[in-house]
Formats: sequence, structure tokens, C-alpha cells
Amino acid sequence: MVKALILDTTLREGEQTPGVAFSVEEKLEIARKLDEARVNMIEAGHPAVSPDVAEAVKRIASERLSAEILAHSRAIISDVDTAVKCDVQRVAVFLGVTETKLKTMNMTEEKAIEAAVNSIQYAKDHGMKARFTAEDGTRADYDFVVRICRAAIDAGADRISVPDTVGCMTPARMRGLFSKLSKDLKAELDAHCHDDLGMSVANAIAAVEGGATAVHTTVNGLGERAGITPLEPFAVAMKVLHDTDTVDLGKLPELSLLVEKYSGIPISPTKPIVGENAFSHKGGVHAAAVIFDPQTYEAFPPAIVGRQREIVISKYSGKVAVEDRLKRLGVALSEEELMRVLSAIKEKPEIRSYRDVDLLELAEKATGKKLEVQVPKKIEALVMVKCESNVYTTAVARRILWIKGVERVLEISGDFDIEVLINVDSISQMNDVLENIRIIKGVTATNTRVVLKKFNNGP
Ligand code: HCA
Ligand code: CU
Repeated sequence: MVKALILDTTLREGEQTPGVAFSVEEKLEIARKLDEARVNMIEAGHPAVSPDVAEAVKRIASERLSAEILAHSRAIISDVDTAVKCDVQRVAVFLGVTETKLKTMNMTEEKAIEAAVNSIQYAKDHGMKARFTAEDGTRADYDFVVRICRAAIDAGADRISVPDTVGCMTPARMRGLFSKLSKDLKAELDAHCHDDLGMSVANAIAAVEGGATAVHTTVNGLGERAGITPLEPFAVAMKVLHDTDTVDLGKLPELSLLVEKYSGIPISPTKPIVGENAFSHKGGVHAAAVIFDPQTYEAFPPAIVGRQREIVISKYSGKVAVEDRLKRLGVALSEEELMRVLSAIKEKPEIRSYRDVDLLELAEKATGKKLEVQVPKKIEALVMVKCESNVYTTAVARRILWIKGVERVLEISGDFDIEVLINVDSISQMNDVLENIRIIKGVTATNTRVVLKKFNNGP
């Protein structure tokens, strides 16, 4: 069975995404969430870049999270020193090793080895663990990569990263390279795969199959140019393809949303795992089969990341999907009525997908039947509440029950801890209730859904 540690570099490589600048507070929040998801290492930043980066690295290191905290550094003593001063557990020293890069830096191979060795030694002398990164190693002369990495290991580096800096590898070459490196270096190897050709997940998996023991990821695949291996599909692929546990998969959707919010880089609906459509089925044939047995069109169940399957209702839908949706809304129609609804749907190809309310309205029109739909006169909303892991949920739940406008409180399992049904007369009252919930000590997040229509079974 293959294994891999996850090094997440959302805060370092991810902040190198054009347009992204996290604040120190945002970085702290992301680091805590990454730790909750149980990533093994967090590359918190390159402290020599700017005072705020150094400040964030320092603050994250002082949080004493379970994950190992690293600082990135060029192979320059002043950089390493800035990293050391942040009190991290590990310094990751990188140096370009291709002929072209050495030329631009005006360095011979021997000078490069010297710079790497001195930097690693400096970090070690200051009580840090050290990683050496042979930058652009996948395009460099193999023998030189081995030579410089050996020298780094001898100087005290206990991890070696051989990154695919411009994302030009294929899985087959990656597997070959890492199995050769693990024989030649006998060291703990990191794979860092850029996505320029869209192969970053496949290349990372192949590196692990070849012998890499850690993979670098970013949340949502952020990073220079096309980014690097996204954490979400990589972690799920390790589970699905190799039955290997890495991070807590259930935490991936919230992590992705948090980073989407702070990075300002929207997630495309078609992104695996965290994209809006990742578990939606649209075609009539697909939907019917999935309703019968989900695995006909699913590689893995959405529940492994705490998400739900959706069946889209549109002109592509067939009878099975429409019948299933209406049934779930508490509406049972005859075969003939159902066919009428279906043809009404197909007569409006411009409607991209039907919300429940619209489908019901159309069903009422098409069948001439008054369906049992109640529109609430008051404002009702469902509020999902998340609590800090160390608070007693019942105490928070009781506290919420005292708030005026709260009708029912449920302690629940899953992404959120408490579900609250509120019933008020106006939006401003709803806002008051929400404010009162949010200020309760121990409440970390709320998510509110307004009830549009209600369907009851029986009288
Ligand atoms: C870069 C450096 C790096 C380093 C990766 C690592 C790369 O070009 O900014 O330290 O493992 O892609 O080579 O991100
Ligand atoms: Cu990189």
C-alpha cells in the first residue's frame, strides 16, 4: 500500500497566485482549518518576502498546531536566518538546478552545491529540521540533481523535494523518476507538481507510486500560473485508488470555501470534489440509472466528502428524475400527469434547471391540479450552526433556545453541530436572531436558509 504525507502550501505557493494576498488573520484561520483537516505539514510562507509574510509565519508557528510548520527560503544565509527567526520547525531551502538557472544566477555546479550545503547547515545549526528543494529538478541533469541532493542530505537535510516546477512531466516519467531517486538517494522525497499541462494530480499520484513519501498541495490548486496539485482531488484519489487515508476528507468542502473566500479565486462548477456540479447528474439516462443505483455513474459516493448527490431537472430529464423529485416534494402524480409535466419541461428548453418551487408551479399548470403547497406567511429560516470543537454543544443549543424567534433546536451530526428553526415576522427580526446566535461564545459559523415553501404530509 502506498502512503503519503500531505504538505499543504496554500499559504506559500498559494499566495503566489496572481491576484491573491491573504491577511495575517486569514492565514491563521486557514492554517487552523488545515490542521483540523489533519495535513501533516504546513508551508506557512517565505519570510524574507515581506514583513507581513514573516509575521504570519511567526504567528502560525506560535499556534502550536499538530502539523509541522515550515518556512520557505532561498539558498542564501540571510533568507535562512529570517526563516530561523520565525521559530518554525523546518526550513525548506530551494535552489534552481537546471543549467539555464545556474547560468542566470551566474553559478557553477560546485558553487550551487556550496550554497545549498551552507544554507542547510545554517538551519541545522540553529536547531531546525531542513528540507532541500532541487528546483526544476524534473528538467535538470539527473546526475547533478543526485549530487546536490546527496550533499544536502549529508549536511543534514532529512527531506528532499524534486519539484516539477513547470508542470511538464507525465505520470509514467514521474513514477520512473521517483523510483530511481528513492534508490539513489534513500531519502524521504517530496513531490511538488505544477499543473501547466493539467497533470498535477496524476503526476503526484505517480510520484507516490514511485516512492515519494510526501506530496505538496494547495487548497483549490492555487499557485504560480496554473497552480499545483489541488488537495481535494489528490486526497480523494489516494482514498479511492489506493485505499490510503491522508487528510480528513469531510473537511475538504469547508476548507475549499474558506480559501475561495479569502483568495477571491472562484471555484469552477466542474472542479472535482468541491465544484458545485461535482455530484450532479443531468442526462435522463444518467439520472434514471443513478436513482436506481448511484454507482452506475459515480466513481465514489459524495458522502465520503460530506456532500450530497443532486439530480438536475431540465429538458434533459426523463420521467424517472421528475417523478423522483416530485415524490421527494411529497407530490405523487399518475403516469399520465407525469408525462404532461415532462412535456411541459421539454417545451421550455431555455430553462436551465428547475428549482423545486418552479417545478411545482409547472406541475400545477400542466396537471390543472392544486398541489398541496403552503406558502408560509411568516418568515421561517433554517440556521445551521457550527461550534468550536472544545465547547459543549448542548450548552450552546440551550442558549439558542432562549432567543426570541427560535422555534426549535436540534443537535445534529455532519458538517454543522446544531440546526435551528426560526419563525419571525420580518427580515429585521430574522437578522436580530442571527446576530444573537452568532455572539454566543463557542459559535464559529452560521449558515442560513430561508424557507420558501413548505410541504406537509397528511392533514
Ligand atoms: C518556485 C519554487 C517551487 C518550490 C517547490 C519546493 C517550485 O518556483 O517558486 O520547494 O518543493 O515549484 O519549484 O514552488
Ligand atoms: Cu511551485
